[in-house]
Amino acid sequence: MMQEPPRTRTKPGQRRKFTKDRPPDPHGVEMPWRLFIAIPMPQPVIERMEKIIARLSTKGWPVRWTDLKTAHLTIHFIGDVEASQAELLRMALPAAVAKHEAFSLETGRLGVFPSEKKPRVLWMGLDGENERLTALHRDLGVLLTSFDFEVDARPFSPHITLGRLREEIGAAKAMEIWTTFRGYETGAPLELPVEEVILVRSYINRDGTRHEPLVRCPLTKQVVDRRQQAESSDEAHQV
Ligand code: 2AM
Repeated sequence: MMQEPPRTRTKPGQRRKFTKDRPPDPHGVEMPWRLFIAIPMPQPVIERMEKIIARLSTKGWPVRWTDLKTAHLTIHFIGDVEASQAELLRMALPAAVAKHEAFSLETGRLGVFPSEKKPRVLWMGLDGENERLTALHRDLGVLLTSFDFEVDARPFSPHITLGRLREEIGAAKAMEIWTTFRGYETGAPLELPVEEVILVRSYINRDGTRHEPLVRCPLTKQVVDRRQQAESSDEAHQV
């Protein structure tokens, strides 16, 4: 069973208070930027998520289902950082991502974190070139550490979140969720091409969460290599 990614960095007590009278200005210079690095979801995968959510949301479980407009695969959750640090990361990320080749994942089975007896996150798993995803995660972790960002030391458990439990549930409900998830027929695997990584700023307010992509970083190694190969073979022919 995969472990749930920890949620320890932004503890509730550390969050800035959002008062009724004067909500903080998210553009204020003193406001921290809440960041994460992610892979955007292609439309066919979003449509599959939509189908799964449409079926499961009829069950009446106390689940907050993922807003499909913001569906993503998280590579690193960074949390709150100063605007100046966010800017540095925005400048450095494209070069770090560009060292990687584009690759492909596939949608997989459904599962829960952290355990079948205490489900908190309901997710869709991933198959395919997971080792490339792990390498990307590792390299970006090195970059984040070099910027003094705190990086999750636990093993990376890539997943696409479908929903989160809103409250504690009893053993019978947990069993019902687990059994439904284990037996869920997702259909044939769908391709999830990984061609770019995005640095996202997340705004949380009374109306919900809004995600703003700060920079889109293509995985270009393969493209550059192929072009170089073509150029060098052209040169060889000319000699
Ligand atoms: P997940 O849905 O893939 O689990 C943006 O908040 C994203 O960062 C979330 O979608 C979540 O990814 C991930 N994340 C990981 N740790 C987090 C934390 N401590 N607090 C909030 N989000 C976290």
